[in-house]
Amino acid sequence: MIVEKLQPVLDQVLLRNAGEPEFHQAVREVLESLGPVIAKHPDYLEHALIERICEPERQIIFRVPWVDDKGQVQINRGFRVQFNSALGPYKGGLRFHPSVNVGIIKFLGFEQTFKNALTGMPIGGGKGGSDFNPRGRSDGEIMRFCQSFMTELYRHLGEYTDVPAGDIGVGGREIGYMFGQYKRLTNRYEAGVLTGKALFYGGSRARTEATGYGNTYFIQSMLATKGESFDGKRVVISGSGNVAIYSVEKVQSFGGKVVAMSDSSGYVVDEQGIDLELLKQVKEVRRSRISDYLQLKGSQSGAYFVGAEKGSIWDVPCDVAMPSATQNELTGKDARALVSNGVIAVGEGANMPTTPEAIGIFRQANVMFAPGKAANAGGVATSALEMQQNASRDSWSFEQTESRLAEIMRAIHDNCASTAEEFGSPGDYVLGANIAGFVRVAEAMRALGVV
Ligand code: NDP
Ligand code: 2IT
Repeated sequence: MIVEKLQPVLDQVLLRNAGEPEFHQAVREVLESLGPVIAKHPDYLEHALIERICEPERQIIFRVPWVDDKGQVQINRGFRVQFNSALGPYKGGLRFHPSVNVGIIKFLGFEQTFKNALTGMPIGGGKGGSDFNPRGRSDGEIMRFCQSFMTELYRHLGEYTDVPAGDIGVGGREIGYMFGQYKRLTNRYEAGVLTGKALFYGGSRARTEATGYGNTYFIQSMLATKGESFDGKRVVISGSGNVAIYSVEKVQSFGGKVVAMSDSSGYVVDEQGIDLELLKQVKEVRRSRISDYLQLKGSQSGAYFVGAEKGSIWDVPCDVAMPSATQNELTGKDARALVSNGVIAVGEGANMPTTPEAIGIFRQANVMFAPGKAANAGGVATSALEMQQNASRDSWSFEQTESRLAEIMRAIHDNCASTAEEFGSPGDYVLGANIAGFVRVAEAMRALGVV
């Protein structure tokens, strides 16, 4: 429920951003959490502060023409939504996926603003990407697309202005091509303009691992509040990309057993526990589909594949669920299946993967629930550590970087938990994350005046 005083703010957002359901969903969830903070501090209603938080500072949409391997000209659309710079330069990933549109980029930029605030680091919020589909494209096509994309985007970026990174469909290879083109266009070796770079040209150790590791650390802290741990737990992780792979790695190191993973074609179940080396071989070396895991594992292994049209990965019984693919992938039906199979904790590796109905079901069943803007903040936090290393022309060890990440995740967990308690809903990490993130952004915006 949204408090009466914020209803007009939401109404205005719905009206001005017609046809953008994901953006509506993200704004509604945050505004619904703000009731208790508005009751305590009605001054947050002044100077249209909340209206300004819901309106991106700048939205850039551009044409991306490129030539495919057959010599055909292809046209895609590029986006960058610079959402909020009260706390620092705009910061957030680039997504290359055919589903990308301005509403999706806006929801991601809005979430990113609060996520980045929760990290405690000096980064504002932004997000970008393209409806380009990298699936099946050659390395040459990926490079030409990235170069054309950056040929327009570069004028809006800068280490003090806007610092993109990866997201769905954008990893180390794409960041490399984009950095190369940025460097060429600007004639500057401005390492801090992009994060997620490879180690040999200014990247940070542990950035590749950071989102998956971070979500696992967050869930570990959440489990610990109930005297629980990952040890011996059955875990299901959706997706099989960057976030999912490094969640598997960390969960296993904490003694958990990951029994299922997926991609958009379906899911694999391996009751022996996912073999991490095979997984990396399939996804990182071959850039192949999760179903190919079975080929490497062998037909005698007992592992099996279920097509996406035949069922949901969330039907696989588990103690801990880590949705790490995409928005709204875990529905009310999935939540009911998870609850009836005895799930005790859910941590969002992806951005907004759980529908509002599903969150309601978890809340009612007392399932511990870690929202993405808190639980997956380890990626962007480590991006901020990469910016720090670039600014000081330094390079930290893996241990040092990972221990900073672990510390940051613990701090985010504790901040969300104590904020939820302070505002009368102990254990409600959604409320805690939304209020704690909001307050940091709002205080900075107030100090900076009406801009
Ligand atoms: P990757 O591109 O590495 O992997 C994405 C995975 O999700 C793939 O397995 C992909 O399957 C699956 N997926 C994507 N879209 C869909 C869809 N529409 N339906 C079903 N499955 C889908 O991306 P990341 O691992 O980097 O990102 C995963 C999620 O984590 C995203 O929500 C992203 O916003 C979020 N995130 C990422 C961070 C990072 O640092 N990379 C940081 C914080 C959050 P397929 O190959 O079949 O498309
Ligand atoms: O959603 C996210 O936080 C990311 N895709 C990572 C952003 C970043 O700037 O590292």
